[in-house]
Amino acid sequence: MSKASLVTLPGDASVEQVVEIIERDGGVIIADFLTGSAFKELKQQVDTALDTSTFGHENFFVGTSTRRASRLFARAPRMVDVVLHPLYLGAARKILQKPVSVWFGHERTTITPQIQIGMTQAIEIHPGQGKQPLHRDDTSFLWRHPNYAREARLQIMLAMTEFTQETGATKVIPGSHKWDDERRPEPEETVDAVMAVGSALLFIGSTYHGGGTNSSDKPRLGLTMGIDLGCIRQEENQYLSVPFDILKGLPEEVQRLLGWDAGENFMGWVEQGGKMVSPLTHLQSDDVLRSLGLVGGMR
Ligand SMILES: O=C(O)CCC(=O)C(=O)O
Ligand SMILES: [Fe+2]
Repeated sequence: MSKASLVTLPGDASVEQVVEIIERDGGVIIADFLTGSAFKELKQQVDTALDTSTFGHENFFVGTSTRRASRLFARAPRMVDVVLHPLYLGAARKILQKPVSVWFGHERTTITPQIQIGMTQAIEIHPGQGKQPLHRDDTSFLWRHPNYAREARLQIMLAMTEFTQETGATKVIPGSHKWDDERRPEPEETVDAVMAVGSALLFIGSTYHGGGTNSSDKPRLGLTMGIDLGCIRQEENQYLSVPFDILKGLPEEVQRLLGWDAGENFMGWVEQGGKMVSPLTHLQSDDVLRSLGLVGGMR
């Protein structure tokens, strides 16, 4: 039986094409996802963040020859280009924001869930690092499979250096997003997400994958981020990761994506003058933040 493979689409593909392949295969590669000065600057910003990271503390999952740097919206202004990329954000919206119908008394109402950034991480696998166990990233949410109603996450892995079998490209099992929770992932079922610098793998949280073995003589750097359903807890706590002075300088859409949004299902509201308001209203109110001692002396 031949193995399923990963499709690579050109950077000018449509959101519909991207979504169709992700829903069929569990993932897709987008060539030339980020190029030019945006890519160069992001790479510099990520390299600077990584400079303060040491190797991982255990070799089962995080890797003792792997450096990781998170809190990337606090440290890399060019992350905005990644999260607002029309193919990533567009596909995340189409895949995750599936409306649900609920009753409020006799009123039938449709609610569309919010989405949010759930984690960010630069992952630098050094020579000699063995492969990571195959896993599903939606394990953080204890997601059960198959879930015919909805997916919880659309993950990105952006190649900041070349991804080949030798350098430790992410290993993926196409089609595994449809498996139940009893089926065990086997290494022979994986394919390598081979990518040129600047290309990106988009895959859903239920797709089995894992970092590869780096048998080359140079580090492999990938930048990963999860866009998740807004009604589940963030894996990496963005409220604590992005300081207010940086948060306030980000575009409003990114503030919302970092979790500063309430949506139609009242998630994350804050009381203000007896009203349940969106945290964004709170963020935009310096008085409130000052009274909490969070922006002393700002502006
Ligand atoms: O580094 C990689 O290629 C994959 C890493 C990964 O899947 C993880 O740490 O959850
Ligand atoms: Fe993972």
